[in-house]
Amino acid sequence: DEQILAASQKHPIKPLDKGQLYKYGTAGFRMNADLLEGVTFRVGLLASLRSRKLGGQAIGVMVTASHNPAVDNGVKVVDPMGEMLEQDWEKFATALVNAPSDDDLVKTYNKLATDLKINLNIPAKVIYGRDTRPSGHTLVTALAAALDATKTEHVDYKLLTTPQLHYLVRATNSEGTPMSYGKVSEAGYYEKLATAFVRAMKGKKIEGQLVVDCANGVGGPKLTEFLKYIPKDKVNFDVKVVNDDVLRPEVLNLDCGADFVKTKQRAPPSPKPRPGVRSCSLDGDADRLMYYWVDPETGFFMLDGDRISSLAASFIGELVEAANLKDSLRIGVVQTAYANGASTNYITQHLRLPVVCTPTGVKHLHHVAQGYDIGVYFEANGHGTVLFSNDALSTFKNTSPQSPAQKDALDTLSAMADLINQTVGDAISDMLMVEVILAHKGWSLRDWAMTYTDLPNRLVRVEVGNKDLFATTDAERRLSSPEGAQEEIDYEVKKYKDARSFARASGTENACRVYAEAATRSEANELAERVARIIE
Ligand code: 16G
Ligand code: ZN
Repeated sequence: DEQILAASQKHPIKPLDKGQLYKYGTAGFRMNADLLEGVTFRVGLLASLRSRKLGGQAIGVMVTASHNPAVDNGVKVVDPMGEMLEQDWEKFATALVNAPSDDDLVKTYNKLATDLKINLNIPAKVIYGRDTRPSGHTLVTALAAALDATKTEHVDYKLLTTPQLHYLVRATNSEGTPMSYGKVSEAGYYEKLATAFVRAMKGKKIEGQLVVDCANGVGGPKLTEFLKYIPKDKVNFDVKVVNDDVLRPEVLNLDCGADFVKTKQRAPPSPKPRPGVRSCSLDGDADRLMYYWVDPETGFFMLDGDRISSLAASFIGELVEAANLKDSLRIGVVQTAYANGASTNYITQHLRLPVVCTPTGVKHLHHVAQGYDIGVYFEANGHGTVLFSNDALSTFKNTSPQSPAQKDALDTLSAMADLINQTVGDAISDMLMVEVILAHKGWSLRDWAMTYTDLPNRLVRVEVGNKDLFATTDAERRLSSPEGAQEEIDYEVKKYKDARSFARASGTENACRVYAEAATRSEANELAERVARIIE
């Protein structure tokens, strides 16, 4: 107790304005970095408790604010299999961080240990990494102080993408077991991906150059490092890494990156886009991915998370069929309400795969995707992955093929399962997946874009007095309060053809978001504005 008290005094918590509380939200704690030193110290205490609660398994802590401006930072906790912190524990994190004094902090810590029946004398382990934000140094120092004060073994992996930390957590906890996820090192991550990439490519040729915008974040140096692991004689992958300046912190996510591309619906202005060139953008911690090209005739065209999801579902569906496993493996696709209706139609009607809608936030999608043998999930913003169950993995391995085509499909499926990050959405791994699929199908981005036509849509942010008044049901597609609001929305939606609209409180900002889609662009705009007026 003395040690925690003394250490906490060196990393004090800053009180927030007028009775506001810190909250462990969809992305952990995320805000201006100046507020985060004490927060990160306290998250260290939580991670240590969590490790002891789970018998000393390694817990991860990632310090990043993803696509936010460079002055922000954030801290979030990763569970032993590389998943997001169990939801029940978010409130314990919130309780620790909001303890008003150092004394109260120690009391809260001890009370949690008692209530949760945690033995504080057993070993604990925490591993951590950070993105390129300069504030990361101070924050991991505070984190390490909490881990020392609680006698928690810890490993500092320094600069990492978020998905790399998730990989390392799972690799650490599965080391030496039959379910080993890979070598416990950053190099192990690259080796696993490179080997799987070569296996999945099966000698297919990748057309032309791929330009990768790294948002001037940690993805830049990590992608460059990864590329060294690809054997040139096996796969000729011509990648041009751009926006990879991590020495000037102020350019992080500035006019580039996946979030810029998705929200501004255009290519990063720099470097000047070359017409027709296949391009993609990662976000600041490399867990989101957007593909796009600038067409000499029709202009900018973006392939977002919905497109990546339907591409993955289509390819994997075909492989499962070719492997003769259609009747033994259940494939499902998980989306949120933001998924374009045209993508949902394409997946259900053309690919004939089931689609489930969940509330926004990776943890919800991930959880539902785990219910399938092969669960494909992506948010429209480009975060997502494909999960393979243990059953699926052993089926790929143990099925004896009756034909060369079946063997081919089984091999490719098994390579895809190694290539695709099983812990969380991973922009580098997802990018390799897309490249494999395009090479197999012999598709350009234009061919990919032709699979269906998006419904025109519009997203607006609405300032509201108190966003907490807005509650939703039906995976955020309907408002349950304020009373009467949903009826008014329904009334407006009915006036348009092929229209859909919903409003929800943002989980990351003090505002509401309204989404609308309709048969034409002007109708989608008009509907969005009408619904915005209802909830204003
Ligand atoms: C967070 C979520 C992201 C979601 C976004 C929505 C995680 C790791 N991140 O960034 O998945 O799309 O919030 O933000 O879950 P909003 O609630 O402000 O619309
Ligand atoms: Zn991110």
